[in-house]
Amino acid sequence: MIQEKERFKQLFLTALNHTTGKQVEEATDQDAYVALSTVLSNYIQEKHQDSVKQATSKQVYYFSMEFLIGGLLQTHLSYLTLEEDVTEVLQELGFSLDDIKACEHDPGLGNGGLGRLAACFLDSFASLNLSGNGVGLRYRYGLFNQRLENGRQFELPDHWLSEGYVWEFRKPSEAVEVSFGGQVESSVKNGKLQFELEHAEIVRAVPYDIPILGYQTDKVNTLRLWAAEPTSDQVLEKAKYEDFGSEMLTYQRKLEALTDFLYPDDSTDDGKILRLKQEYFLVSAGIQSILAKFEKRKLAWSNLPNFLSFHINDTHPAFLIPELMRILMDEKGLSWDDAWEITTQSVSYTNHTTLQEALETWPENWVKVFLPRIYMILVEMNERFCQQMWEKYPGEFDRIAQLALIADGQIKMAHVAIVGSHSINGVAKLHTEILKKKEMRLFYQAYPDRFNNKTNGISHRRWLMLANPYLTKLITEAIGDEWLQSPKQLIKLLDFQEDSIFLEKLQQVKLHNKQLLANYVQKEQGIVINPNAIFDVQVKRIHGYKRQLLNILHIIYLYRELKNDPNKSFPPRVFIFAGKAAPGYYFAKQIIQLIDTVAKIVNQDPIVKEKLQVVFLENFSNQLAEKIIPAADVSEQLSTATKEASGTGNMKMMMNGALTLGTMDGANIEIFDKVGKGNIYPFGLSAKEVLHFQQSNEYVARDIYHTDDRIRYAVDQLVKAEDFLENEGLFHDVYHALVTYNDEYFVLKDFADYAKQQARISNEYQERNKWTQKSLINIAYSGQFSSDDTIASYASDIWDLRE
Ligand code: 26Q
Repeated sequence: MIQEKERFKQLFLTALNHTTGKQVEEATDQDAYVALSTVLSNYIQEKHQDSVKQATSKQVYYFSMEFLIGGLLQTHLSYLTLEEDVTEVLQELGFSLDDIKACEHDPGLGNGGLGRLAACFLDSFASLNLSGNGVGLRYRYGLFNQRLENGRQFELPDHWLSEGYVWEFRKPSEAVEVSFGGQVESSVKNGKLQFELEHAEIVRAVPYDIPILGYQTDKVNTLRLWAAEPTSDQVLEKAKYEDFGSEMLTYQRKLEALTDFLYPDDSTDDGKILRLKQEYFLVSAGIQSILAKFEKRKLAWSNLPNFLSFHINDTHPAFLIPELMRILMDEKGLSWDDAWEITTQSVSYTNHTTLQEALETWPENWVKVFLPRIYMILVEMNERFCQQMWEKYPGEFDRIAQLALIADGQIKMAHVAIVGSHSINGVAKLHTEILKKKEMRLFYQAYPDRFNNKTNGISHRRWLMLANPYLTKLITEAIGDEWLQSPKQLIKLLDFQEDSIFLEKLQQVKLHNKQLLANYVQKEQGIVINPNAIFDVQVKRIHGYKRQLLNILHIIYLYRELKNDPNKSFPPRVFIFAGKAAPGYYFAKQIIQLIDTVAKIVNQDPIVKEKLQVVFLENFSNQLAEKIIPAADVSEQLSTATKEASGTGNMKMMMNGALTLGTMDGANIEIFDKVGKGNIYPFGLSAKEVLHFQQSNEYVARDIYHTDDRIRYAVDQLVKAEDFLENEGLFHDVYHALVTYNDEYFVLKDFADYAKQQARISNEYQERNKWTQKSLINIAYSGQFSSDDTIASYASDIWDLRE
């Protein structure tokens, strides 16, 4: 058994020798990383096989274009309860486990919240002993690596596979073929109309399986990532006619290129045909391999929804619906009606956005050319659906035009997803209400029973137990370790509200985490930050609606205050930012540059730097989040109300004892409802008010600019630049977005209220005991946001999935 120390040592040394050819004396940390992970990986693989054999009940397949699973070494050691022994053995051999862990590459196979949510869900499935598997793509390059030069973002390729990836298992024997293009030929066989695709281009899809462990369970699920390759026939065929030379390599590269990179969340980007192909490649490969396994059980097709559920993470995998229809009809001979029943009963869909520009559509012409049979099925779906709606709403042309799946030459993927599934959920209460009452109102009227809410959650194991070991230890000393299995037990921490010794310890833990982050900042950026300052954190994708601009304008205002009155009573603050801008999103890149410009000025100013510091940490990732979040005192969640579907960073910081400074948007509202108004700093327009101003044109940003001199000062710096002289002219567009183009995101409108709450924070932070009490209350209620709970609700309400 790997659990025995001596046995483990032998396995490690053998693996070291096999993977690197080295003896222990010559081995580097990277070598040790590979050896250690290989030992674990082999062991997990055996557990995986056992677990798969035992799983006979229903299986859920969570289809997602993104999975941000983060590092696995630490997770595996912890979930297998091996950490202590392994640390000791490695020490005996002259290694430090921390140094070895630092060698792990974080697979950045996602953009942000949606991809990380998928990873937290996988963690919860396995830890709850549920059969839930991920289906995704094995991008050769993850989301770009971000570098800043003079505040400008540069994107570098993320070649995460360069050292190999120990946790995956290539399964060439389970490869399938995915077809693109070609012509659909129809014929009549046995009196039935049959469709077949001819002259298609065929791409081979090879699965790579990553076993997903549960916390102290025997369950091991699978994250299956698909990679594109040429079929061996194609390689041979080419080789016959051409030199085994450059042309064939080009051809091979063309096919492999399909899964070369992850598309950034960037609605302005052109040239997205490859993305369309990626989406189909994912669902076609995924569904084919799942159905092949199902067929081996020799059950009737009508039984499928009792054994399989397919969940689509936003509309990105929505071609799953016509693809499943295609296979059931064209390959398995089912009628449209039977196939339709099976499809709608087995598919469910989560919506993650109401931003109009983020709702996916595909040009009909592209789909017609690249997925001709899928196109035919979509057209038929549309016709049947419109016909049904016509019967339900006779004469209502307008309504039906708005509901249609295809209109103005575009295929509306959200409509496809709603019509082709039995459940549509939003990701926080407000978001679901907006879907029902506004964005998807007509669909809600047509299918009220399909809509439901599932507020997002986070893995308390990753975001507390693993990311914050000191807090974990303190909590466990106080309330025992049951909370690891049942996170709602964190509520027991409320008993310690008046325990001054406990509060003191809690403060020490936070200080310690802040010191660790300060060390990192110093190492990375050469900036010495003060761990006794308030760590005020805004880390997430850079986007207009997330309003990093509100934060930085307020910093500009604070800067002036402190310059004017250096002796002002003001508890020191460190503002910490991190996040990537989509490569084509000019405004977001400007915001990064603005933050960097302000940071340079503030940090160098001898008058204010003791009280005010600003850092932008490069290349935000899972790994970096795990360093920053445990150290946060203040969690900035500033989205314009209605715009952030849920947010999950808000939950992660709450769970680590930060207090939320946030709008009444997304899951912030639910955090507010849990902790109560004394333990959170809410501000800004409500969703209702935002909708009102959007519809009424009553909001005039320029008026606010003229009446509030704090705002005018801060906004003027963007162009007049009294203190930021060197960069005159750089931020004209930001200025105009606010003043000339009437501030789409209500930054100026919410400024006063935001500044007021910030001042409240400065005051209340100084009452250290009270602040720590509030922090404790936040931790106590955060168990309600564990993804275990979220997954349990999906399992019972949507998938009918049991242990
Ligand atoms: C679409 C088409 C082409 C290229 C890229 C995309 C694309 C990729 C990623 C569109 C959207 C995304 C990601 C969206 C996302 O992360 N949404 C967030 O989901 C979280 C989990 O539900 C929520 O908490 C956040 O509020 C939401 O913004």
